Amino acid sequence: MRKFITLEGIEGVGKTSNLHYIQGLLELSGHSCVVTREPGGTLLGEALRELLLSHSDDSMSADAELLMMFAARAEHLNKVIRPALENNQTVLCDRFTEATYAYQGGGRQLDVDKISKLEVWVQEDLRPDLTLILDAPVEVGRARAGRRSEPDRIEKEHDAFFQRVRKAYINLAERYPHRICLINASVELDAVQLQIHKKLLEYNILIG
Ligand code: T5A
Repeated sequence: MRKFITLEGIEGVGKTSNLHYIQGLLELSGHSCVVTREPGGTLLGEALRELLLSHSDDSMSADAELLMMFAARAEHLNKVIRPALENNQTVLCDRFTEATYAYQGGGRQLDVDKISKLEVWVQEDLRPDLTLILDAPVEVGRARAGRRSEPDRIEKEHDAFFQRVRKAYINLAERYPHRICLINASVELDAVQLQIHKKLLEYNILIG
């Protein structure tokens, strides 16, 4: 009963806060879980993450950023995601390709065809079974993330960038409702988790 589940959303909406809650629900329902993240999840991927999110380099070209996301993803798929799925394990991933459509496609306004070609090249026909997008206004995410740490290279972007990212996520959920859904993340954490629980049942990820 392995599944590939991804969690998405703009900065600070609560992905990290909900990851272990989801893992707990999955394990109670009999899934053996591998929890991972993008960019990252492998030695090379974590090194690329460091470069991508580095506080100091704000001159990286959008194409270089896109290609590094997919280089990290190719490694992640080969070394972690595909082996786990082949081993009948459920993969729970903090961000995946929908983040590329949202950030590089929406935020950076790169040609979506380029992303789609890389997606097919790197993933072939593998897509997540379910993507939960935690959705909240940009100012809510900013306020929550701001309480925590110094902004990284991407977090330093202006509000219009994150408005485009959010809109791109909403468009993805409208386009692929059979595998992508929005969760209202503006509300209190337990109300967010109630929605997540319901979606996991609705998409037949949990038993009972
Ligand atoms: N990226 C990634 C791309 O550009 N393209 C790609 O293809 C990929 C894969 C990765 C960055 O890389 C970019 C996107 C990102 O910029 P990341 O590690 O995913 O970065 O980090 P962030 O999105 O920056 O994640 P954050 O840790 O900032 O945000 P989270 O995980 O969404 O938020 P979380 O859980 O840490 O919560 C933030 C604060 O809010 C509180 C929490 O307690 C915490 O203090 N909180 C709530 N408060 C009130 N009510 C709720 N419902 C709350 N939920 C959480």
